[in-house]
Amino acid sequence: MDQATLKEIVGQFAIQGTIAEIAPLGAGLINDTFRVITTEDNCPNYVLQRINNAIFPDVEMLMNNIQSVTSHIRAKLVEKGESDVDRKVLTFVPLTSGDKYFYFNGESYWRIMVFIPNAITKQAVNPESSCAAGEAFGNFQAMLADIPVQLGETIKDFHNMEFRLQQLRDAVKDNKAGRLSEVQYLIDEIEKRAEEMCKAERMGREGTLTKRICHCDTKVNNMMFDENDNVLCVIDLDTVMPNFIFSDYGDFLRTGANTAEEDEPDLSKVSFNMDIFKAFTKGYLKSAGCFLTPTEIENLPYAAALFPYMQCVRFLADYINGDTYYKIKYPEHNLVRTKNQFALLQSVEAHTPEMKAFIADCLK
Ligand code: GN1
Ligand code: MG
Repeated sequence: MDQATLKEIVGQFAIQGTIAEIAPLGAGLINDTFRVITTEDNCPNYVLQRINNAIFPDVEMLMNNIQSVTSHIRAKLVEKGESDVDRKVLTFVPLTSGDKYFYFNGESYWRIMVFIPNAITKQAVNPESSCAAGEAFGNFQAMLADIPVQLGETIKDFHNMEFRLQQLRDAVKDNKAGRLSEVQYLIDEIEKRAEEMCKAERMGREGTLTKRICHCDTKVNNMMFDENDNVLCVIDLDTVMPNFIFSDYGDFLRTGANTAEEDEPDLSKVSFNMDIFKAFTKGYLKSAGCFLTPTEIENLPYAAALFPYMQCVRFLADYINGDTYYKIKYPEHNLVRTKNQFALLQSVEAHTPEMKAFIADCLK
């Protein structure tokens, strides 16, 4: 996209300062992100995002959710007397022409937030930073527990395992890209585990498990750290919505405890790092232990397996459909991701007894 068009878009928002440059930023698989650099030292820089409207059909609802979430968190931080609040919660910028927080340029939906200075995201974490991350995600859930508005479901059935399996089965039935035969063994492995993996939905129906406000995309790189490795804030708030807490716990471990990146093709590098698991679980139980039910805690090892499994199902369905959802860099990319997530799942399964023993120990 050319600078002039991007500048035109940024100009619709009530930003401070003059734009020097707009450059691509980050590695998200869904939205397109740019860094907006201003010329003046005393003006913030900004992050511009094109919202993926095919994936988030209701942008108005999405941005209302995000505004409710960020203002609620901001109020909590202020109430607690936290310092440096502007780096601990995202600040979105309204349009110059009113109070909306997004702009439609005739083609796409755009939004802008203030760039958090001197902060970094990570692709990998060590045990210390995972413990901090666990505590931060637990805090995030705790802070949102009393949000006074009802948040909309920005992607319907986003982490509903039964629905994700149905999507895979539909993809298999249609075999749109003619890729089915090469992935049959993966489908068999997935089907073997299907019933067990859908137990959250069953518990939900039976009433033994309820939904809470969750982040629902707790990838390692959706968290900002300061120069001393302290967690500043959680970013990428598009999927904040009611869900089982397994989402946040499981999705962090899926990325944080994988000894490789989620698209590493060399499967011998993929495994589940128990040190990260232990540190993250400790941190999470520290902040969330007081509100989690025994059923939720007992099922944390299930959550650790559920997310590599779900991601395996989602990547595979996209591969079979001909890559219509996730951004890819080469034709086999979604297949490589699928195999990676399956290898991770197998490693999680091998560590399940050890995980259970560790959690039991934490509760003593
Ligand atoms: C997507 O946007 P990003 O890269 O943080 C996806 C997540 C997946 C993840 C896999 C809205 O997240 O659910 O777990 O890719 N987000 C959406 O890397 O589908
Ligand atoms: Mg992201």
